Amino acid sequence: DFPAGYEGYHTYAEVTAELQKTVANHPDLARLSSIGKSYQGRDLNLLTISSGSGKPEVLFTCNQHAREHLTTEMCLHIVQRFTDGYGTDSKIKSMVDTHTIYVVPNVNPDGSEYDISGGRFHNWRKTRKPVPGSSAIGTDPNRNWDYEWGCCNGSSSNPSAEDYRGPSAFSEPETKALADFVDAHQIKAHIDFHTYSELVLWPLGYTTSPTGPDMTQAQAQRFQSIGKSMAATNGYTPEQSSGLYITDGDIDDWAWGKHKILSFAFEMYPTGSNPGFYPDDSQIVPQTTRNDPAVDLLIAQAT
Ligand code: 0X9
Ligand code: ZN
Repeated sequence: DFPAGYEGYHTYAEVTAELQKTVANHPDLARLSSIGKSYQGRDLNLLTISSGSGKPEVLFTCNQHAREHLTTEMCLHIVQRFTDGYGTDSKIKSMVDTHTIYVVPNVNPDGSEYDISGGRFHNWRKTRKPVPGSSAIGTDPNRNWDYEWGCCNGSSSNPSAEDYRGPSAFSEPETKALADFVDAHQIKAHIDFHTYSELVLWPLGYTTSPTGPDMTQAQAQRFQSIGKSMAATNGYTPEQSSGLYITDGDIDDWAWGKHKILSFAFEMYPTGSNPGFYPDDSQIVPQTTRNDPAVDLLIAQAT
């Protein structure tokens, strides 16, 4: 469980219960399914919000990184806002009526449950699958995606490293399941939530060049323009993700490179290492609500 001062955060079981409650309260609007199972056998919950078929699809993913618990709350907040708000807020209603919204609150539930095991934090980042031929545990899911995987010194081949890319692309059942889901849908826009640093990031991550074989200048400019507009609403700093540091095998490069999904990574509150990954639960409401206009802006881009 979460330690004292953090009880407002949702454990995996509490997230699942919350999603079940959402479906019970909004049976015509919300559907709960599983896109697959984690290494330890947890269902990878998917909450679909839709009032009809054939609409542009938008995806929100959270908790690739185990200790980034505020992101799970961000996904839950999105679920609550677009379901509870449907009947009372005409802007919410029109966004929902014109889109299908997919939310995956826990991409790495084994990791986040491990991070809070024993009622204390373990500063855990990766998955919990043992690395074959090594005593190390866990792969960085956000280096495990099959686009320019391991290409560019933006990940590690050392199983003990925090940014270990895994023995092969999609070696982790969690990233594979999410990729299979995306492959089977027509998603137009996506945000992958992380903490921390208060940044709006866009591809490419594997190179400092804004353009590449799969990114024209016009496309790069569109990312920059939307990224800056979103950042103007939440006060984050907008930049191409490689401006932070080079990553290869991250979800955003894959989503864009393979599917031309308008895919962003948000690094949420705070800006620095205190409180870093562990802001107390008084920050959940202000820091998730803070991203409402940016989320709306992204949804509006999916046409
Ligand atoms: O390293 C990551 O995966 C993300 N940061 S975190 O501190 N949450 O681990 C950033 C990924 C964004 N991509 C690039 N920086 N290229
Ligand atoms: Zn992260």
